[in-house]
Amino acid sequence: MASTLLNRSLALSLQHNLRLLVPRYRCVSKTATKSSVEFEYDGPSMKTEVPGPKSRELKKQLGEIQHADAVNFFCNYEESRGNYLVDVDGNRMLDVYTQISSIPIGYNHPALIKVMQNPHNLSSFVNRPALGILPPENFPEKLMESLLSVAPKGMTKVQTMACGSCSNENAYKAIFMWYKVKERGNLKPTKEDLESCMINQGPGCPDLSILSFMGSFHGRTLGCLATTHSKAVHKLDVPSFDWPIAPFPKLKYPLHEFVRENAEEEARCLEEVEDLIVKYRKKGKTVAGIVIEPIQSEGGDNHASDDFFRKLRDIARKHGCAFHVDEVQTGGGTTGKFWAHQHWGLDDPADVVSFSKKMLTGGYYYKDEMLPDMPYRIFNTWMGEPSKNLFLIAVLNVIKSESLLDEVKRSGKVLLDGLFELQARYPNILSAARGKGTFCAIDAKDEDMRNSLLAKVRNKGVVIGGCGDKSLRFRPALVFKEYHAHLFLNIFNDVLAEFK
Ligand code: PSZ
Repeated sequence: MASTLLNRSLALSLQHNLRLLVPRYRCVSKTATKSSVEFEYDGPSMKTEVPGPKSRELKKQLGEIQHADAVNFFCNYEESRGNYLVDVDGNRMLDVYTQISSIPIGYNHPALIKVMQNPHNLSSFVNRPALGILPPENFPEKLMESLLSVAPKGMTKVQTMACGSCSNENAYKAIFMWYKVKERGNLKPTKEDLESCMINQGPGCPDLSILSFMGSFHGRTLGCLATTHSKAVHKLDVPSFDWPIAPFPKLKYPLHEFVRENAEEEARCLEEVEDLIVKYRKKGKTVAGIVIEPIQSEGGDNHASDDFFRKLRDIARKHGCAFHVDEVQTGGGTTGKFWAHQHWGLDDPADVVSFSKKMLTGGYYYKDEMLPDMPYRIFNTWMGEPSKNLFLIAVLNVIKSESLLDEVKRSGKVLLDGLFELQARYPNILSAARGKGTFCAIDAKDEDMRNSLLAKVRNKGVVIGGCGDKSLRFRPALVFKEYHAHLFLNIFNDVLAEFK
């Protein structure tokens, strides 16, 4: 099989190094099968370092037009397939980062191409509607087939939006409106309410708040940014709200070895949450909602126990705050369940669950009682993009027909076991391997080492990401198989061996 050939050639080319540095060790699996849809490449193929000359030239060109320093390299999306991202210099890389976790079933998946080629879908691509006022005939039906078919427990309603930030931004607004409407009971807003809100003053603009956690990332729009606390560069120079920020548990890994210490740390953070809720109510900035990621992603792949989240949900209920779970990065199957918060076993569902990335459209699910009280309360021109629902239907069909959630569990186990093995082998370089499904991460010794590992791994044909101060994060597509995990682990092992 071509894949075995590839592994063999990789192994041969690096045999010398390996013999010297890591005798007998390769993670290559000879048994794992490739995708049932054979539309992708057999492995990475590198022609230049990354970024190569063409990427560097294009970056210069783009730099004349906009700020382009963050650009890693330019891509050839026509040639990219499945788990492989091809760049403009002809380098083919195994993509274990997938555009910051946003490609659900790999590049150019035949099922998605088919959606594009279906003439019945043409008008959906050509005519972008203002969904809040002029939706297409098939909109309710397509929402049922796409987003509502995977709605988390208790979530009866869904609002689509364009991106993760505007999903959270509008979800926060929905929470504030819900809170005030509840408070007003049957009364209408007063004249004073209506007039004061026009000049950004109370009582029309109430001093309510959203409680968030240190290390969290919920987006970069003004409201979201007030709940984002992962990097100063996101926030510097931008006015913000005085909203409560609770400590997120700093757990020790592996979690099963530090159960008692971690439970104490979580109890400390939960106590702080309650103290903040009380303190902010006294301050006149009542907490209307609590927002949290199931795994803090940008902040460094920080985990907490199911019990922590269940207790946090209880606290939200006890204090009358909405409980908003931000599944923008964790949603869509990557943790082995469709929604990461399904791991918690909540008996009282969340009030709001926001999504984007792998769901292809942004938006948020919500409970009946969060339905806005008037039209045009939650509204903008596009409010999403209905053709994305068509792609999402195809994605969900592939997830089901190829049992991709089981695949994620299998490849995630290979990935995490491999990371554990590598951290045991290179304890001076790696620590704290952690993950759920393929949503995995590992810490490097420090930031420089992390950045150097990212660059070296990429030059050997694998794209991975960074998060937090010194973590490497893995965000493959759902079509990432055991075979790909082994391929990555081998390459990572080779890079680590060079560090010794
Ligand atoms: O640097 C950035 O702006 C990044 S890097 C990764 C993200 C943003 N993630 C987006 C994100 C997220 O991970 C969570 C948990 N919530 C909200 C967002 C915001 O989504 P977008 O980027 O679509 O606005």
